[in-house]
Amino acid sequence: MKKFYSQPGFTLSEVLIVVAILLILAGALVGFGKHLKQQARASLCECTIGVLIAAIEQYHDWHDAFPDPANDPVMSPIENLYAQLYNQPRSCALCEQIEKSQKGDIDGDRAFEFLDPWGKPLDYRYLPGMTFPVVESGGPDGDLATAADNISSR
Ligand SMILES: [Ca+2]
Ligand SMILES: [Ca+2]
Repeated sequence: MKKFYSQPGFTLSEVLIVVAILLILAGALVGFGKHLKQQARASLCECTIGVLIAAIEQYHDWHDAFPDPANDPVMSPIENLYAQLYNQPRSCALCEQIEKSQKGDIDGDRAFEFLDPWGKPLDYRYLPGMTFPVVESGGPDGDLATAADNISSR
């Protein structure tokens, strides 16, 4: 007569179910981590833009005019903003509070730009008739034309 012994341990299907559950949990954790990272970047971007607006106000108090986006026609508007804010001591002091990672010369023309946390230069606009200039990031997609994820001073 044959004897059947029940062996201690797990069946293959039990192990597969546990592995599947662990994979689902790991996927959820990775997704949550990405979400947190995007939120942290958005907060950093809002912070940088907030400091820039304060620096622009300081500049305006001193010069009775806003920084001109076309001050030096060779430079981009954000490079012009950078140069003008750093030329005024009080706005310069504020700009020094902006994280180093949010400043750089990504086009290599030796004129610095303020950057967003996704590594793209911020946009700076001030046209006649505007009551206050606008500083804007294209957001996670890096595209100013898609406004839904943009982060703006407006
Ligand atoms: Ca540059
Ligand atoms: Ca966008």
